[in-house]
Amino acid sequence: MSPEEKKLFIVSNRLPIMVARDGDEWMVNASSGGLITALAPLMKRNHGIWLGWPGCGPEAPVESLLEAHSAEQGYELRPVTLEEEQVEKYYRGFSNQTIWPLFHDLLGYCDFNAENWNFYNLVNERFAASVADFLKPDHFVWIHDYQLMLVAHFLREMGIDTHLNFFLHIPFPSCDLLRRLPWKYEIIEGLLQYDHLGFQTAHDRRNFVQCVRSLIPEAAIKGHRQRSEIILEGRTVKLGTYPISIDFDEFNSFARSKEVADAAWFVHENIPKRTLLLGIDRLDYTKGIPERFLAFERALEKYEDLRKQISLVQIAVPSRTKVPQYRDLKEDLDTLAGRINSRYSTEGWVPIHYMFRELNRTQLLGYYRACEIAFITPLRDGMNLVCKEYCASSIDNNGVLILSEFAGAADQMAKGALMVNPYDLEGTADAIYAAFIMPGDERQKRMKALRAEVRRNDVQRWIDWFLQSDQAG
Ligand code: ADQ
Repeated sequence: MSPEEKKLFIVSNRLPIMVARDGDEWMVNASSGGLITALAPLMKRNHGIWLGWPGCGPEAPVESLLEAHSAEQGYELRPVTLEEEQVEKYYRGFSNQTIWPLFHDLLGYCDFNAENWNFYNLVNERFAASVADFLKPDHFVWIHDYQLMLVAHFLREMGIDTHLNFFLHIPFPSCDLLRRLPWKYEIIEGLLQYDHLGFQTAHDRRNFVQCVRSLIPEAAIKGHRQRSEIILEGRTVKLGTYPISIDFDEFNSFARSKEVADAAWFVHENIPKRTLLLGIDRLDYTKGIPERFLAFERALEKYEDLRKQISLVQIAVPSRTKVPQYRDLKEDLDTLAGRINSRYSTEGWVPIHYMFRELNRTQLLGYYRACEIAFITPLRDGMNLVCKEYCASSIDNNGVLILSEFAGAADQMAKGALMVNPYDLEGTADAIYAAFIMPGDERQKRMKALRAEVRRNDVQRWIDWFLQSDQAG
């Protein structure tokens, strides 16, 4: 039976919906996001199961709420409810203050806390128990991301030998970095309990292989260009590279709509007669927003003809606001933007416009269409979907993409984008100027190449690659 013929059983930290209290009533709100948009049609077609945290504790009448919602969606939603202490220590603690910074090469942000590690184990075991409750022989189990690296380990402990698939959405660190983690053996050995591991880039997959080579010398490693295999204790684990993407056609056609054209017009109407440089991110220290502001300041310092001609529009959606480092970042950005704006603003021109808010789809595409340059400079990123969304929305082929070489997307986008090292303020400032003065025919050539790349390797291709590689011998 091919994976497509099986029932898809997706497991992720969060469900594609959130259950929240509104006064006395409980509500189910749909979440959005690339993974949900990509997987929902497939889930509907084969009536799959999606298991995850619904965003609430055990006090909510979650089973009945989800039952009604599942019937509407055409696939089953199954909750793993978590107590506040579990959310604090497993999710905000170990997942977001240990694994997230470590895997993004930001060792200085890591908190190595044994209690958080214990909770990470406990919650992974709970997820495994829930998987076991619903698991049937015709399921294709696909577990997602860094919050759930130990689910396979706990399923194996329960004696379950089902074929298990995993995809890591964030980077995998070098061995030198992973070695700092007190629980490195548990993480590597836990991941090796899956049968098929997917990474965003070949670099991530190679890092994983190096870690196995160094920490588990008895493992045999077979390398192929696109895939590797690790053989340990009679089991074979397949490793593959599957760069995630977006629904190109959806962005491409919605970007042509009148409502998006109006939203784009509104952006330029508010900031008239300027070239607009756009940053859009979750508010996260891995996204390199302070460095981006500093590089922009350096460009204004170095290239006087940019002054009054260009503005940076930064829109950051607040995330993980209960983690202290994320709160500090917001304050740092306020100070930095205030300083740069007070240094350069003149009558009728403000260098940095920034907002902390979530945009709806029309507004998001409005910004993509209105801004002549996308300025996407994460310090490290698993993939980065914003740069792909920008290209898919650049329907007149006129946008310029400035992209960090440390985004996973760099592998695919380097030919058309201006690539920068976000730590190199000088080089990044030069790239801003190069984008500003780039002739129309070069913009067109580069953007056409970028759009062709995103169109060819869209999210459906990502799903197909993963499912078909799982089947391949
Ligand atoms: P993220 O770190 O969330 O994802 P990214 O891939 O850029 O990063 O996705 C962000 C999404 O949020 C995009 O779809 C974007 O449109 C949306 N978004 C950002 N700011 C917004 C705003 N202000 N208003 C509305 N929408 C906004 C993780 C990894 C990435 C990897 C993805 C998918 O960190 O590296 O690409 O998963 O695997």
